[in-house]
Amino acid sequence: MAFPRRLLLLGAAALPVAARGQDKPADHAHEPPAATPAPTLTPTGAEAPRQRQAAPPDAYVYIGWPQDRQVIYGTRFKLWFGTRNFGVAPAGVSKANTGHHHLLIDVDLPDLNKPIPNDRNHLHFGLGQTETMLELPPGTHTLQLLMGDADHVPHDPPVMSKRITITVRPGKPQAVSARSAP
Ligand SMILES: [Cu+2]
Repeated sequence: MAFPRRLLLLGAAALPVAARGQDKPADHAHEPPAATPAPTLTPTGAEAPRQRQAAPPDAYVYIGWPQDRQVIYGTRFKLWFGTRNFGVAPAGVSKANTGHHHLLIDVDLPDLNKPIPNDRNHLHFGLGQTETMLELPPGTHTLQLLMGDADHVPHDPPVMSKRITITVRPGKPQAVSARSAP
């Protein structure tokens, strides 16, 4: 479903790199000139790298169900996820140490310096959901969670789950009483 990308570029161009600006080169004759900081990120696209929100190093996110290497009978099943030392807030809400979930299906991690793509392999839970109904074709699939900030950009360090592998087999759908998908 179409999900509104909110203000993706807001601030990206206008924000100076914080915390560097006020350092005046002092009288340190021996020090090399304050050159451009070595780039630790290598953006490849035309989009300017965006400043990422900080996350506590002990923050993490996990998939509560299914578990790694689980075999699931039925192509429609409920998945739930959780966080520790980190909060959930809807997309568009900028609050420290919070974010919203993204489920990566059968893909590697995206570029962490850009908004997380929005397609069938990258699901956004922009209302702050912590569970969903998934429908996947029979076969082996990988699932991984990645938190994004108000603008869908991963935090620094990224708050993400382990990537799990599940096997979906055709079968009777499990009884569910879950809320609807995003
Ligand atoms: Cu998002």
